[in-house]
Amino acid sequence: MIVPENHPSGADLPLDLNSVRQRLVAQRLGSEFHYFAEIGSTNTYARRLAEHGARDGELVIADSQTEGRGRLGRHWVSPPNANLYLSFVLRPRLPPARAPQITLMAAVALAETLKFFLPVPPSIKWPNDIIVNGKKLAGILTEVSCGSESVEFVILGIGVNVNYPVDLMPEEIRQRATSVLVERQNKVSREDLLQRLIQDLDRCYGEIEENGFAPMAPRWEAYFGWRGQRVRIELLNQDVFGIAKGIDHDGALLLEDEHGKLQRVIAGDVTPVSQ
Ligand code: BTX
Repeated sequence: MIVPENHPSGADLPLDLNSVRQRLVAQRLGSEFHYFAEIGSTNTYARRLAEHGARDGELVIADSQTEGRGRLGRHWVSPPNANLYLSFVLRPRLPPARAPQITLMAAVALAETLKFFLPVPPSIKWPNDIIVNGKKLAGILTEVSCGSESVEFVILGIGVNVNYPVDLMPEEIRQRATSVLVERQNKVSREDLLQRLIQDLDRCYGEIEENGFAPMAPRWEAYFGWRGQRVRIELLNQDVFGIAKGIDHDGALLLEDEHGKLQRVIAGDVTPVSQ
């Protein structure tokens, strides 16, 4: 596919979703597209759709977000026409305890997609970031609504920096963020990346529903950048240190503390620290 030349603002043209729809080969994801040139947050909109009965696999996608969200109320920088901002409504047949596996599955699918477009393989930063050369290229925001026995719906939100040059990144992320463009020194078609991402997610989603996360865990581990490294976990009111050992079957991070005991960490921000 020919990538359009920059238009005068320096940004790409809006997404051509017809070309994605025509080529898409997926069982469930992307059954319906809800496209916006600009939106507050695709996750917020997808949640509203889910509350009004949207089906498994419906996709909200935007060319820019004014209130893109990360975890813990953090902001996701979402400029127009350069990147991908998307949220799926999922209705997985999973018990609530297995809902965190959706984030892990999405990280595997995203890493597998990005590997195809990047000169170096990406790594997964537990639980929800894709890192390349030490910088954040993509993030996942999963929001779950549960009944007592089952998952009612999951909103799986993904932001990927695609054709995003460093000089257009705001100061707050410039040192810590990267994009496919930055890593490979040329543009890629956002449509090609999107099509592949939906297909990889569709395949991985089917796999965990069918077989659980265990068969996928080695693929997650292969992308996990910090196995064996000393890391710091920022919890809400304290920092915890230890050696990252991998993940548990339910997605918890396994951390070996200074007494050699394995601790399970369910949520938090991880950063490597020097030994
Ligand atoms: P997070 O909380 O792990 O990461 C947020 C942090 O990442 C910010 O505090 C900032 O330091 C940094 N950051 C912000 N914007 C970018 C960016 N464009 N590139 C790299 N680093 C950045 C990660 O949360 C999950 C983000 C999910 C975003 C998607 S976009 C589609 C969907 N809709 C929505 O509102 N959120 C999700």
